[in-house]
Order: sequence, then C-alpha cells, then structure tokens
Amino acid sequence: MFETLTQGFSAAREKLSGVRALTEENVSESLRDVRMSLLEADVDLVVVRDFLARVKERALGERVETRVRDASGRTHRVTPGQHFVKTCAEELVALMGPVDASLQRRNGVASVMLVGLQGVGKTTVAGKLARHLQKEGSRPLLVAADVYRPAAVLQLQQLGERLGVPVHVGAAGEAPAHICAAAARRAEAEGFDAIVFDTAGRLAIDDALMQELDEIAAATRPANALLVCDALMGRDAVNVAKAFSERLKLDGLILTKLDGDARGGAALAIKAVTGVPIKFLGTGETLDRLEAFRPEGLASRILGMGDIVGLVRDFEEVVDEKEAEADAQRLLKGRFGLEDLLKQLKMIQKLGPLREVMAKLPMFGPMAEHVEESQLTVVESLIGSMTPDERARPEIIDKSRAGRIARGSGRRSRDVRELVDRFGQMREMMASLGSKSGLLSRVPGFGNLAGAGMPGGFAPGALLGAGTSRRELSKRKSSQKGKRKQARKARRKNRRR
Ligand SMILES: Nc1nc2c(ncn2[C@@H]2O[C@H](COP(=O)(O)OP(=O)(O)O)[C@@H](O)[C@H]2O)c(=O)[nH]1
Ligand SMILES: [Mg+2]
Repeated sequence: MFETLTQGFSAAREKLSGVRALTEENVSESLRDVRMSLLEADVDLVVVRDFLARVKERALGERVETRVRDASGRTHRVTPGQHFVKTCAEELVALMGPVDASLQRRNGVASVMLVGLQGVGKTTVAGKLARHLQKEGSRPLLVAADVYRPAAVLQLQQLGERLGVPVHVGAAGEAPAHICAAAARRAEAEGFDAIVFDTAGRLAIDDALMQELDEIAAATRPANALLVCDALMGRDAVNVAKAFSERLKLDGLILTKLDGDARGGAALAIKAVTGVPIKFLGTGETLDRLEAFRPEGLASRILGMGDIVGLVRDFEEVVDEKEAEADAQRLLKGRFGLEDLLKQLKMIQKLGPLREVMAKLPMFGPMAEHVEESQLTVVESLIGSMTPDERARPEIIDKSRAGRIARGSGRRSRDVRELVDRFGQMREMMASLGSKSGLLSRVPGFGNLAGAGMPGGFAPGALLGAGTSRRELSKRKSSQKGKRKQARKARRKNRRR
C-alpha cells in the first residue's frame, strides 16, 4: 500500500535530516522528491500543486519550535526535518479528511445504497458492510438489486449465507427500484434495522444507469448513498467519482482494493476533487478486510510511520482480550518462551498478510516491502521441532540440540542459532524497556514485546529480521546497544533509590 508515496516522503525527510533550519532552498529540494512521488502515484495535478504549495508555505512560514513538552511534561528536541514531516502529515490529513466513518440512520434504520461501476467491489462491500453492521449489533438485510447478471445475485446470496444475513431477491423481471422498495417494506415488517442495497454497475457511466439509480434512491430514500471506487484505477477512479457526484447525491465514498494499490493516488485526491468524504476502505477480498477511514492512520502509513491505532483495531478483531491480558502479565514477569512467540506469530498471521501488518508499525513501515511471509514458516517449523523444555528455556539449546532441531525441521543449524540469539536479545530488550513502552503497549498482548518507536522493537518482527538491509541491521544494532546501555543505567539508578 502506498509504496510510491512512502518512498517520496522518506527521501524528502532524509534530505532534511542534518539541516539546522528549513530554508527556501532545502524545502524546495525536498519537495521535489515529494512532487515526483505524487505524480508517479497518479495524483490529480491540481491537487499536487495545491498540496505542495500549502506544505511549502507552512514549512517556511511557521516558527519551528525546537523544543516541545509532551503530556508527561518531558521536553523533546524537534529537528527541522521532523517539523517538515509533521507539516506534511497535517496537510495529508487535511487533504484526505475529515473522519466520517459513521453510517446514518433514518427512523432507526441504517439504510445503505451502494453504487459504482462494474467490478469495483460493490457486492463485496455489501457483504463487508453487513458484517460490520452485525458486529455493531444491528440486524441487516441484504438486497440483490443487480438483476442483469444471475451470477451477481448468487454471489450476494453466498455472502449472506456465510454471514447468516438474509438476502432479499426480487421476482423474475421485477424492476430494481421495485425490488428495493419491497425490501425496505420487508425490513420494516420483519424488524431489520439495517439494509444494504447492492445495485448494478456498468462499464462506464451512462444515462440508463443513472436513471435506474435515481429511481432506486427515490423509492427507498437511503440514509447513506455510498459510491464504491476501485483504488487501482488511480486518477480514473477520481474522474468517475466526480462524474457520479455531479449526477447523484452522495453521502460518502468507499475505496476498495487498497491492498493492491502501490500508488495511492485515488486515496489522496478523491475527497479533494469530489468534496465527498471517504467512509471506508477495502483492503482485501475477504469479508473482514474493511477499515473505517481514518485520515491520520492513512497519512502516517503514507509517511512510512505506521498506523498503531489501525493495528490496535485489527488486534481487537482477532485477540481474546482476557487471554492477551494474561499473556501480558506473564511477559511482565519475564516468563516468556518460544511457545508464546509461536502463539503470537499465529495471531499476526490472522491479522492479514505480514507485510500489511508490518506497514502499520512505526519504523517497520518502510521495511515492510522486504518482509517475506516464508520467514514466519521457518520460525514456526523450528519451534515445532523443539521440546517443551527447549521452548520454555531456549538458552539450553546447545550445539547438539540445535543439530537435532535443524534435522527435525528440515532447516540449518544456523537458523536455529539465529532464532535463539535473536530471541535472547529480544528478551533482554523486553526486560529493560518492558511495560514502559508507549503506544505499542496499547496493543493487547504486545505491549511488553515492544519498545515503541525503537527500530527492531517489535519483537516478532525483529526476530524475523526478514530481508532487512545490512544498513538497517547495523543501525538497529547500534541503537539496541544504546538502549541496553540506557537500560543498565536506569537499573543502576533504580537500585540506588
Ligand atoms: N484485492 C481486493 N480485491 C477486492 C476488494 N474488493 C473487491 N475485490 C475483488 O474485486 C472483484 C469484483 O468485486 P465485486 O464485489 O464482484 O464487484 P462489483 O461488480 O462492483 O459488485 C472480486 O474479484 C472481488 O473479490 C479489495 O478490497 N481488495
Ligand atoms: Mg456486484
């Protein structure tokens, strides 16, 4: 997601890393990288121009605070480069915002009419929204209003079946507006408090389609008319959205297929060009891949700074809160073995493709594209070949044990040693930083695995060390050394007290 933009902003940030002040010259130079990535990402030209102008004006116009005080009263130094990134983040949020992921209700019913071209993901979104509404405690009814392709009805029925959500289907030859009106009456009679109309699309916008959508809207007066857009279409998605918004009153946008979109041009420009707020993002084919839109999360992912809040939400979906608490407690006491690691790795896998999960982590974002899913499998197979004792206390794994584990898992002894070494480092890190970590500690069960904001701090990731560049590794190592030194100092200080 957004690799193109992330690279541009990272390059810009790097250029400003040593400077003592933001000047016309160095800001312009940095913005050149940003401009190039924006154009490459297929962002609308007018949007690019305005965005760059605003960032530049603010970067140069505002007094750069060199020291800020955080909530706990500690002061931090702020570099001009950081100030620049903060300005970019705020302008990205302003460009893509506001936050508006709520679904409106009329007479207590959350009615949603989905419109959009063919193949953009309307039917998939219908299923995802039904699931979302279910999770919020509503009772949704799905309505198959795409009557032109029998397969479309079947597709919705299959989704409904999987979710246990009834699907309203019209009679043969019944007009879409008629079907939808009948479904709305049925919803009222049968006590459904949410209804999602899955309408037909076309390859391009035409009058017949608009006419049909007008009729459905008039017949059902949906509380939410949402346009579904395919992010992979880039600037075309934006143009289509503009044309739709000029013909139909839209309450929101849903951007789909962001998981496959390396450029991100549509996400950046679509709100600015249409004036219609983004409500949800589709980030995969399965029904759980729907995210409520948060511009801050997207902006920080674009800037390569991760999206902790998004990650926390993902975790809430897959993690048993109580179990996570218990895990965290044990970790706090230093009782943490490879068995626990295996459990956490499995949990990560439930969250989605590894590189997507990593992209949401600060510091790991830029490395996410180097991550290979297969590394997880290696770690899994190694741990799988260990005895319970070895899993609990990996430090007992000597040369002969390592050899046996390697043979059992079909890996090399070196892999075993690497895993054990890294695990040892990780435990040490945890012991020194432990629960003091900031944001990441809010991730259930992960708080103690992670030193927030520290390269390599995210333990399972650090353990994989997957495809990490040598430079990154050495950076990490020296930073770890620094942290360890700090931790030793802190421990000594504590003892003295
Ligand atoms: N990767 C990915 N594929 C998606 C997403 N949403 C939908 N799709 C796929 O896009 C194709 C078209 O989706 P569909 O819901 O039938 O589109 P419709 O014609 O607008 O109803 C299907 O193969 C979906 O699995 C998404 O967020 N990510
Ligand atoms: Mg469809």
